[in-house]
Formats: sequence, structure tokens, C-alpha cells
Amino acid sequence: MEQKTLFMIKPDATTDNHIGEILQMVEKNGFVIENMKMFKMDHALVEEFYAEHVGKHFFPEHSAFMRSGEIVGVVLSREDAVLKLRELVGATDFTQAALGTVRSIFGRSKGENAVHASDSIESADREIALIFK
Ligand code: 3AN
Repeated sequence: MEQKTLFMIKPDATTDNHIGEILQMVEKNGFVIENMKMFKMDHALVEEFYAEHVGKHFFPEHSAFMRSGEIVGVVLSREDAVLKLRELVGATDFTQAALGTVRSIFGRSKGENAVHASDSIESADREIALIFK
């Protein structure tokens, strides 16, 4: 089924000038860029976007990281986009991410893991509405 999902290139990867390489990986894997913008997150947006993680031990550090630089927000489409993008992105912890995945190449740590990909169709709808409102 044709789906849309939200992809974000996080501040670690934008600061290291990996935007072009990462978008190339995504396009080469059959995704179509439907919409794209560069923006910064403030504290309120981090709390809304990552609502399920507010209060967890890593949240303050994660919030500071997400506010530390530019983010590229991208709406991607393709067949089974949500699952296929999660496969291309790899595990949250880059040391556990399969070889050749975006996080295995560009991740620095569990938190600074280069990119975000929606984890379900429902999350994709919510996140696209939030970032492209
Ligand atoms: P994913 O992005 O792989 O779906 P989630 O939803 O569990 O992972 O976590 C959201 C984000 O919060 C991660 N991408 C990562 O940046 C950060 N994060 C998750 N777990 C940790 C952790 N244990 N320590 C630091 N940051 C974390």
C-alpha cells in the first residue's frame, strides 16, 4: 500500500553536512520526497513531538540535542513507506543498527542517531501534521 511517513535529519547530521548524502540514500531506496523544510525545534515542539518520552531519564539531554541545530523535515512516500523507512534507518542505538543502514553510517550514539522515522501509520499522520502544520 502506498503510504506517507515523516523523516527528519537531526542536528548532528545537519551540522556535519550529511544532508545530501542522507537524502540520496532515501531517494535511491525508492522514496519520493513529497515535501521538505529546514527548521529548528523549540522546547514546546520537542515535548509535543516526543510526548511519549517526556519524563524519561534521557529526555532533558534529548531535548537539548534536538534544539541544538537545524533539522530537515521530509514527507516521504512509497509502497510500505513506514516499515521500509524504519528498515533503511536501522536500530535506535547505532551500534545495533544493521550494516548499511543510515544510523550505522551516520549515528554517533543512542541519542545522536542522525535521523528520525515514524514508527507507525498513526505516528506518521500525527508527526506530519505537527511538523507541516
Ligand atoms: P526511534 O527514533 O528509533 O523510534 P525512540 O522512539 O525509542 O527511537 O526514541 C526517540 C528518540 O529518543 C531516539 N531517536 C533517540 O534520539 C532518543 N533516545 C531514545 N532512547 C534513548 C536513550 N536511552 N538515551 C538517549 N536518547 C535516547
